[in-house]
Amino acid sequence: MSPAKPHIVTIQSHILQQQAKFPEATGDLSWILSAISISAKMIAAQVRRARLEDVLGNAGEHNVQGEQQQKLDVIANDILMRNLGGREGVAMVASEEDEKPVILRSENDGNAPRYCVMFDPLDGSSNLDICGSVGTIFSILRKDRRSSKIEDSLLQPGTRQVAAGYVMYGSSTVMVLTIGTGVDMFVLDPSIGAFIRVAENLQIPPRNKCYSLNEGNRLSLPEGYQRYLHWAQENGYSSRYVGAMVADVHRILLQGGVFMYPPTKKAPKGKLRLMYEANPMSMIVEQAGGKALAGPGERILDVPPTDIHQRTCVILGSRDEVDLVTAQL
Ligand code: FBP
Repeated sequence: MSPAKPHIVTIQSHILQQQAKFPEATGDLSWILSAISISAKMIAAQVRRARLEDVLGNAGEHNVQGEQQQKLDVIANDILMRNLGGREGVAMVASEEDEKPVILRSENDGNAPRYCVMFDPLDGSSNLDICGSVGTIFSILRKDRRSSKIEDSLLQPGTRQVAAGYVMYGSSTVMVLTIGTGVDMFVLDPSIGAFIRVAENLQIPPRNKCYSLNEGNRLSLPEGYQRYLHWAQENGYSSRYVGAMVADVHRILLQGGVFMYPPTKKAPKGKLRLMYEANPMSMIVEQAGGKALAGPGERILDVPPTDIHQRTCVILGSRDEVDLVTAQL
């Protein structure tokens, strides 16, 4: 008789299993995570049909970063805003696509919304036209009751995140999540429309001779990074770069290696955004046993935020590989 197949764990049952471990839990966080997983399914459907529905190309507007907005950036943003907007536990949301955070609820409304959610609705959207992998990245913080100005609740260091994750819309739709107790991975089964848990407590391999950065910027990188690239190429390293942070970090989560977006002449403070790109990815990487730095000895999760759209340099991945980069800086 064939061995019994392991029972299926959907993301909903996984979230409720985790919630049961915290007797004081109110369920608000679980509701927020379910809003993100339903949004992921809706965005996945849009991305998969993009060419058929003519929702590729730019929306004709620029976002707060001065970047050309893709039609799907706007669609994904609306989907997340709508679904998170329906969750009582969400006080405020902030998105890469919107200059200002959106305050949804406050104490004056008679309830006590406890969480803030920040997200990049469609990371790597410049990959859409070539059907390359794109993603959604999210970070969840507790509303900081000490802040007089409700917006200031968002400006908490990455160490204060209660949950973080990403969804990758690639050959499969994959969701990777942490609530601070390890990293778990789910894959969307389109035949039943549910995210199924496929891995628990993921650990990044400590070593893998593979680096990931835009080498087109090589000559505008600080000397230390050029020195590292020279050393790596002399020592048999391979290079992989999709140009969508979600896809590049996902590869490193599973296979090891190091991902970097260093300072460049064009972006001397780095290109990636601290609050809804670097912080959530750093929580995932650290929870999986890796390392995430903004520079030698500078842990990304400790960077004090001053603006919700501030940028940071990023070196993250396998512990030993990150150390080998900073050794050259
Ligand atoms: P957005 O697409 O959300 O603006 O993200 C920025 C991003 O596309 C990252 O996903 C990626 O790692 C990086 O920029 C690629 O930058 P570059 O094209 O300069 O290599």
